[in-house]
Amino acid sequence: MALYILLAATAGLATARDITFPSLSGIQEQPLGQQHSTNFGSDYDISDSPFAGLSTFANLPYVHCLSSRPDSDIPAYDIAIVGAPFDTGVTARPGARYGPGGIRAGSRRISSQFSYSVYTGRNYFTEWAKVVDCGDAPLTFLDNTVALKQLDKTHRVISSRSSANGSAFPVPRIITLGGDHTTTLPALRSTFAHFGPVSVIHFDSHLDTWDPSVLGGGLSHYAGVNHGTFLHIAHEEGLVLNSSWHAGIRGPVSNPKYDLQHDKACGFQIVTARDLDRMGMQGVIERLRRGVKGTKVYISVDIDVLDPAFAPATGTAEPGGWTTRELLTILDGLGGVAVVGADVVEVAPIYDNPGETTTLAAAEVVHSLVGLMVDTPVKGKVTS
Ligand SMILES: [Mn+2]
Repeated sequence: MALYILLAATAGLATARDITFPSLSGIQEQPLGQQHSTNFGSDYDISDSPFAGLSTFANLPYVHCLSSRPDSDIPAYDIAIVGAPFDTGVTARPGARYGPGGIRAGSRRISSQFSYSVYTGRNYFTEWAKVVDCGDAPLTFLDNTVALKQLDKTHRVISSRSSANGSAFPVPRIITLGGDHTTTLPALRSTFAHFGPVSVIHFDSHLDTWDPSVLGGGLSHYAGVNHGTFLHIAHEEGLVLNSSWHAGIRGPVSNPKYDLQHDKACGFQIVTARDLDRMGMQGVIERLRRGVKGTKVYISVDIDVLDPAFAPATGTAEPGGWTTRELLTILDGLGGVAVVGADVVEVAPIYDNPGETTTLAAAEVVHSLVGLMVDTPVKGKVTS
C-alpha cells in the first residue's frame, strides 16, 4: 500500500520542475547573487560569492585608496566607503571603533547583483557610479587630536583621486562608517574643500551642537572636541549653512533656553522624534526637502536616531525613537537632494544582539545613502 502511494505521488510529480541538488556536499552549485549557472567544472567561477573572502561593505570591490602610489595605479571610483574606527570622543558607552567592521558584517547579505529595490525597481550599484570600499582610516586611539588629523588626511586623499566618471562628476564622494560622531567633523572639512559650505541633515536623538565649554566640562580645549560638540565646531569653522536640520531629536538638554538658542545660532532647525506622529513621514520628508532646497547637503546618521528596540548597539541610546522602516522611508524620500557626503556613526557592535539588529539596520542605511548619491550626481567642484 505504501509503495502504491509512493508510486502514485512520483507519477503525479512527473511534470513538475526538476530540482537539482548539489553534487558535492557543502558546496553551492550557484552561490547567491551569481547570475550565471555553470557546472562544477574547471571553468567554474568562484571569484564572486557573498559570505566568502574578506568582508567589504555590500561585497563591493576593495580599493587601496590610501596607497601612496599614483592615481594611475589605483582603480578609479565615484563613491567611496571608508571606515573611521574611532571612539575616544564619546560621553557614554565606548565601542564604536568596531563600527566599521560591524556595519560591513551587517551588509554581507547585500550584493551589487542582487539589489533591485521592490519599491523603485532600481539597482543603484549597477547604474553609472563605481562604488568601492576603501577599508579603514588608520586612526590612533591614544590621541584624539592626532586621530582627527589622520582622518582629515584620509578624506583629503580619497576625495582627491580621479573619479571613474571624471569629466561629468570630477569629485568622488565619501560615505564614512563611524566611529563615534566626532568623525563627522573631518568629513565636513572635506566636503567644504570640494563643494563649499553644506546644509547638514543630521539624524540623531541628540543635538550635537553643544558648546565645548559646557559638554567638555570646561576641562581643556582637548576635552571640548567630542561627539556632542562637533557640529558647534563645524559651525565655528564655517563648514555648515544655516539651512541645516536635526531629525529625530528626543534626548534631554541641560539648559533648554541656552542649548536650544545656541543650536539655532549654529544654523539648525529641529524635527523631533514625535513630530513624526503629527506630520507623518511625508510631512517630515517635505520639511527636510524644503529646508535644504538649492543647497549642497551632507547627511549624517547617528544610529541612535532609531529606537533602542531597533538599534541597541550604540553609545548613548535614547528610548522613544523611530523604527528602521520609518528612517529608511524618510531617507529614500530625499531623492533629488544634492548629497555631497554622508555617514552612519555610533554603531558599537558589542552591545548588539545575536540577530545583529543594529548592524543590519546600519548597513541598510548606508545602502540608502549610496542610492541618494547615485540618484543625484553632483557636479561642481568649487573653484576659488
Ligand atoms: Mn550624535
